[in-house]
Order: sequence, then structure tokens, then C-alpha cells
Amino acid sequence: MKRILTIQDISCIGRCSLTVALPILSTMGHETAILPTAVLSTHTMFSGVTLRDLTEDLLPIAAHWKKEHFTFDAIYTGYLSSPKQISIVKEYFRDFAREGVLRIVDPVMGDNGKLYTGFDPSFAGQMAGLCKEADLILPNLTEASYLLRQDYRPEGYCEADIQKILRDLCRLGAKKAVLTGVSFHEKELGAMSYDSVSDTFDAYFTERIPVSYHGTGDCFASCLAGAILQGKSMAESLRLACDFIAECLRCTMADPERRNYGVNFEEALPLLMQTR
Ligand code: PXL
Repeated sequence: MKRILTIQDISCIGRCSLTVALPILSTMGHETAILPTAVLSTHTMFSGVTLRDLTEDLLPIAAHWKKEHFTFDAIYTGYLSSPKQISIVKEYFRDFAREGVLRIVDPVMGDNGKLYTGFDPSFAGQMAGLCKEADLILPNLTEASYLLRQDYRPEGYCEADIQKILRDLCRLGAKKAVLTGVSFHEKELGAMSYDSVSDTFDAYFTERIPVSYHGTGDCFASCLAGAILQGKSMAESLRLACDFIAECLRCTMADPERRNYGVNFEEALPLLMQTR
């Protein structure tokens, strides 16, 4: 069994970050260690959010783990709330990502062309510094535009445009990049990857399901990280993560009680059980 450490916040309600990463990675058969960076009453799309910042706890936790000689097969980071947390994650990479430990960075910062509440372009610069140290980064188009300091365009990309963005993302320093929210046809949506070592691209698309829910990116990143850790190729991992998200969206749409946040990923977990 592989052991993965995931570093992100706990949003108590809203189905994102650790509350989706933990069940998804566990379902995929991985021992999942967590490092909660903050506890929020909900994710930041609600107003009146409470936040308990756990930055002060992160280094003492690392010191204890070092003493116990804990090791991981992969470290996967998601939402981080400050430049200080980014620099602490770099310390975790130094201390716990020896040769062969996969460093996966989802540079969670924004969507639909905008940064999430609490972030500014200088934070994106810090996040680019973390991406430099990663083996694999997983931005959406909005995050890619902030990482690369380029204008955001929601659509109208051809394959060569996306390939250029992916090459530029790897020039930040990461070995591989996966770009989500990629579409070359109105009826399809998916993701494309680039491996800068082998200079190869992979892509996978599903039917476009015309809804958008919060936390979908976290579900995608968790599933992709889980699949790579299962030893699947990038092409297989992209396919599984895109199919899983499409199923999450279908389940959410079919739920008459659906709330305006998070996806019903719980109903799509059986798809992942079969992958172990
Ligand atoms: O889904 C990304 C995410 C994670 N954590 C928190 C968030 C968001 C997006 O808004 O606010 C706290």
C-alpha cells in the first residue's frame, strides 16, 4: 500500500480540499496522511467564513514526524492560504521528498478568470515558486494564466495554444503539467498533459456537462494523484480522472436536492473502487 501525504485546508462544509481528497485517495487504496493547513467553516465562496490558521502547527508536526522517521511515497498539495504556508511546504519537500517521492502541486488559486478571495497576483508568483519544485502540477486555465502572467481567455484555444501553455508551465520547473478545463469542441471538455522529459502530450475528453460546481478541481486532482500513485500511465490517469468528474457531475445533476456547492462525488466512488 502506498502512503500519500496531502497538505491542504479543511473546509468543514462545501466538499472541497481535504474533505474530498481523503475519501477519494482512501477509496483508491492509498494510506492517506493529512496535514491540515487551516480549518474554515466553509470554503471561501460563502460569506462570513471563519478561519483558524494552523500555520504555527505545521513545523512542529514536521519535527515530530522526522523524529518518528515517517516516510511517504507522494506529497500532494492543494489550497494553501499564505506565502508562509508555501515556504513551509517547500521545507516538507526538502525533509520528506527524498529521491523517488512524487511531489504533486495543485496550485489552487482561482477559477473562471478570477483569483479566489484572499489571493493576489503576488501570491501567484509565490505559487509559481512552489511549482518549480514539483514533479507534477495541475492548474486550471485561470491558474495557468496567473502562474505565467498571461491574460486569461476562457475558450477559443486550438491544440497548439494548449501545448504552448503546457510547455511554458513546465518551464516554471515542474517535470510534468496537466491543464484542466481544456476544450477544442463545444461538446467536449477534458484535460491535456505534457511530460517535459519525454516531450510527449496526452489528452482525454468527455462529453461536456453544462454545469459547474465548486470543488470539482480538488476531486480531479485527488483522483489523478491517486491514479498515478496506483502506477497508471498519464494517459490512463487522465482518462480515469476525467471519467470520474463526468460521473460526479451527472450524479450531482440527477440529485433533486442538490445544493449549490460541491459535487456528489460520494455516489461516483464505486467507479474508483474498481481501480484498486
Ligand atoms: O476548491 C478549492 C478551495 C479549497 N479550499 C478553500 C477554498 C477553495 C476555493 O474557493 O476556498 C478554503
